[in-house]
Formats: sequence, structure tokens, C-alpha cells
Amino acid sequence: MAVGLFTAVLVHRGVRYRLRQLKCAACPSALPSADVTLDASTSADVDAIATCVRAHGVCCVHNFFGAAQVEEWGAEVRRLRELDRATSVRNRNTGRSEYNFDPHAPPFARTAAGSVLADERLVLVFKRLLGAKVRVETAGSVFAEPGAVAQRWHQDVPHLFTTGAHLPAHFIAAFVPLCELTRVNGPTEFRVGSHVKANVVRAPQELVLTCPLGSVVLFDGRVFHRGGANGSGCAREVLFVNVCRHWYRDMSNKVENRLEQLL
Ligand SMILES: O=C(O)CCC(=O)C(=O)O
Repeated sequence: MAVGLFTAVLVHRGVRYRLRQLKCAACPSALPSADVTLDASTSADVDAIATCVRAHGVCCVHNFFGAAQVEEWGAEVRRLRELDRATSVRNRNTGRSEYNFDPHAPPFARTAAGSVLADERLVLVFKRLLGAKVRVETAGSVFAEPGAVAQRWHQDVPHLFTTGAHLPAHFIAAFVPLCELTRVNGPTEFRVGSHVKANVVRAPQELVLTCPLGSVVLFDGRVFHRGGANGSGCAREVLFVNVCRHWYRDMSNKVENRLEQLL
């Protein structure tokens, strides 16, 4: 009798717990952006940025670049587009295109002073997260014209290997918004913490990552994210650099890799 009662209580508790889980999974909650936002003019050193990306899958650092520098990069990317220098152009849903450019030339090149990857702090963040040997997989810009629709939620790269353990990142993306990202022009949205496989079944904490010009947004390629709808009258462009562990190849996103023959 006592055993039967005990079992009934356990089953009842289990069902209540499961119902609570199902209810949570159905309703996303909003996370204050401050939780993943740092400011390079005050406290954001390389370790703090890496810790934030490791913990949340994403980190937005304000005042990382000078506004004039970012405007120069914007002009350079516009020029490359006009000269048809993109190595590939991909449709990323209605009104949104991804342009890929040579990552070893300005405005991206590690070796060209004033380029994005010439910034030692940025390279150090990549190395903190990915180890000493890193390579640039792709670089370019995502251009969302006025009226661009929101993307579906996606990861840029899959989890590696079949394991329940959470593995360190193998691919980190850096976005440099070429204009202020407001709620109207469609900032990238993130499901915070979703780079950890075990968190994907939990209630998503969705964040619309608005940020001023001069910011950099760093994220783990496994985190769920999407470009927001551009409801403004102006184009919204972000420059990106995707960096990975030296042995990793992004087979699904890079055109050259997709053409590689597999057995
Ligand atoms: O446009 C954006 O903000 C994000 C774009 C993106 O995530 C993608 O095209 O994979």
C-alpha cells in the first residue's frame, strides 16, 4: 500500500514536471541584451569576450571599432560589389544576399593595415575560442534590402560528432554592422545558449541584438540565429568573417567546398 502510494506520488510529480517542461518549450522568453553585451571602452578585454561567447553562444561588443573605420569598410565593400568582385553571391531569403569576397584582401586581410583581421584583439578572441591554429573560412557581407523578410532560425555549422558532451567551438563568426542596427532595420536575432545541444530542448531565450555603429557581434556557429526583417527604408548590411579551427571545412556554406567530391 505504502509502496503504491509512493509510486503514485512519483508518477504525479513526473507528469507535472514534464508538463512544465512542455509549457516552457512552447513559449520563448526574452533575455535582456545586457547579458551578452560588453563595452570595449570600459571593461571588455579579450578574455571577457571569449567567456561571454562560450557561456551564451554570442557576444556583442560596443565601441570595438571606430565609426570612421567602419564607414571605410562599408565604402570598400560597396566598391567591391559594384566592381563585381564577389567570388559568390547567395540568396539568403527574400531581399537578403550574402556576398563572399577574397578574405586575404582588404577590407578583411590579416596582412593589410586597417583591415578587419589586422585587429589583434579580434584575432586573439578567435584564438581564445578556437585554439592557436585558426583559418579564415569565408568573409563577405550580408545585404538586407528594405523589405527583406526575416530568415528561418538556423545554425551556420552543425555540432561535430555524436556525443552528449558539449564540445568547444569549432567555428566562430564575427559580424561588423555597417550601420546602426535598430529594431526596425532587422538586427540579427539569437537564441541565447542554443549552441549547447542540451539547451535546444529548453524554452528559447530570444534576443534581437540591436547595436550601435562600431560594434562587433561574435557568435558560435552552432547557435541558432536569423537575420530579422528590414522594415526600414534603407539597406542594412553587415560585414562578416568566419574563422574556424584549422582542420575544419564548412562543407555546406562555401561554394568551393560544396563542389568537392565526396565518396
Ligand atoms: O542577416 C543577418 O543578420 C544574418 C544572416 C545569416 O545568418 C545568414 O545568412 O546565415
